[in-house]
Amino acid sequence: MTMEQVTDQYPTRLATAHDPVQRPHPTVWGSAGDGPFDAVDLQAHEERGFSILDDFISADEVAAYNAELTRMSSDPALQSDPRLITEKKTGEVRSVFEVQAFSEQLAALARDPRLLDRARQLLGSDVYLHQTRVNYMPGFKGSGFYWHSDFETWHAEDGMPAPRAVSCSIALTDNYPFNGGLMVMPGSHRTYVPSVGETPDNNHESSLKEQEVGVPSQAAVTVMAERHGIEQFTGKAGSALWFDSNIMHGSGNNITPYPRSNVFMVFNSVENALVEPFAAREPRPTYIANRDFTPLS
Ligand code: 6CS
Ligand code: FE
Repeated sequence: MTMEQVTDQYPTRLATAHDPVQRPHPTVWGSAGDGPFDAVDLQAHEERGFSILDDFISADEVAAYNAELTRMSSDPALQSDPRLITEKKTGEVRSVFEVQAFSEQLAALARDPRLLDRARQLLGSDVYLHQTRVNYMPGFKGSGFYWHSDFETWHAEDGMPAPRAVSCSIALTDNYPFNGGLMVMPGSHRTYVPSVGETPDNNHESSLKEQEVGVPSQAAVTVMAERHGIEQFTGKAGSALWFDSNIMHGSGNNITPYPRSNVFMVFNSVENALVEPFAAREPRPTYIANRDFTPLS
């Protein structure tokens, strides 16, 4: 599929402000018979743009994945790898991308039926991994993520045509209201908020530390917060948050002693494969935006 064949229904990063776009695409593409979510679950996901599953993985799995996180963050070979992102201020490990390249266990998790069946049901097709990452959000020094829509970035910088992608964020530590828990605006996924400003080359070298380009204006955040409210994902380690690629979300800094670590697996429909970026000169590296669209099995 080339740019000519893909009309840009989600204009973004223009020189001047563009009105918000009402999403022409559905949120849920599959149906109740296709997987573990029942009709009530799917209706709620369509309306709210996210679903919370308690006890999604076991305590043993949580312990095993945390050991992987510790191993990766202290692996000497990873310290100079571009997939390891450090905190701007303190140099602490902030994120590791493409975790399946460093951990067999996390690679297997991406193929686990508990994830694959749900991703396929929500996206109504076979799926592949668009992106995986671990956010460490360390105690005392973890900095947050300003309000944003993932899809705005994936559309502008990775060439994702439509918001037919879903993130599964699994808590590997207890997510409290006070240690940087993810905030979402329920229902905001149905409005696409174009952002203003050209994308700098290699924007990801700074945006993964602190995103400045591609974030909504304070006026837009205010309107969205008034209209949708703000809810916070809290839950014990092992719980999961499934959220739509276009939901407005963000998290605050973590000044408590309690880390808020989670692993994200982002699934994209094989029918929504990346094309050329819609608002950047070069596509981002494949460790941030995978370009092997082979369906996961
Ligand atoms: O640019 C990205 O792909 C990443 N940035 C944020 C703030 N969330 C989604 C993703 O991890
Ligand atoms: Fe995000």
